[in-house]
Amino acid sequence: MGFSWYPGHMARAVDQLKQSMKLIDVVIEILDARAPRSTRNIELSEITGGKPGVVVLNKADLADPATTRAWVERYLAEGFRAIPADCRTGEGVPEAIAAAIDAAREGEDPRGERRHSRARFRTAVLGIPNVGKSSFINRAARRSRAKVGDHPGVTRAKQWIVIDRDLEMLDTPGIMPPRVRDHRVWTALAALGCLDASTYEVEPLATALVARLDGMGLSDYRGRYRVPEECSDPHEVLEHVARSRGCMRTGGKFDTARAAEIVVRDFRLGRLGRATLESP
Ligand SMILES: Nc1nc2c(ncn2[C@@H]2O[C@H](COP(=O)(O)OP(=O)(O)OP(=O)(O)O)[C@@H](O)[C@H]2O)c(=O)[nH]1
Ligand SMILES: [Mg+2]
Repeated sequence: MGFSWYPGHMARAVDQLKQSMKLIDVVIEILDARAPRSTRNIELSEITGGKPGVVVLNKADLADPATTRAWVERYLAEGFRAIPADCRTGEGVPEAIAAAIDAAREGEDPRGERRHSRARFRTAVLGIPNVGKSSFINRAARRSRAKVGDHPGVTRAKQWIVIDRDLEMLDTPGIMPPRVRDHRVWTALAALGCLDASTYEVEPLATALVARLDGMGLSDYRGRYRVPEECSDPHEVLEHVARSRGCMRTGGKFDTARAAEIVVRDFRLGRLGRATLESP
């Protein structure tokens, strides 16, 4: 049992990636800094095998800075090079590239054979959908080469992009694990916009998100939608959101479905404060 969103293009991407791996010197894995655990597809490490890797905690602009630092330390302690980044501004991208080139050099054949046969290091940028892989590559290339979009499943096929004299990058489609067993992980992925909208319902997602924000003491949303402190039931929270946003159905009932959409959208855009859903 579990939750699944694994369309054909992901299965094809996995096959292609397996074939491309022999060309790759280093892997850059993009995670969402708001939920690094849930946005890590551990099945990807089976494909990449022992390749040297760099972890990028992207969308750090939307995450809690102290928790992001804690995650970086955790990854460093586990032996990964980990770099927070904001691919909207480009912050962290040069550091991530430098770390990738370092890792590639370390992994280089001691006889230097690879460097004789190819001019550039090759890196694959991997991750689940919508975490910012294509945005990272565009920042790295300093121009828009890869298609970017605010929904999952934008990149459909692999694409090589030359970054500079030393580096070439492979953009890949977001790849989900075939099955997600943990409901909390699924909720985090849906809240972050990593899943196709047809795979979840917005109202239960919004109530789960509100409960999660409350559970973590992230109560900025209350001021935004004028939710009284004593209101702790997530369904009632949605009614307050509906009230403050004027979402009414005919007959004077609150349109909580519309309110749920507003909450989820505002969370994704960082309007509910810098909120990280998981600590290390
Ligand atoms: N706030 C913020 N938004 C970002 C950042 N990086 C990417 N985005 C946004 O996230 C959305 C997804 O970006 P993409 O680069 O298309 O993500 P992707 O991982 O290539 O997605 P798929 O190709 O669908 O797997 C876009 O709306 C980007 O503008 C970031 O660091 N901060
Ligand atoms: Mg993409």
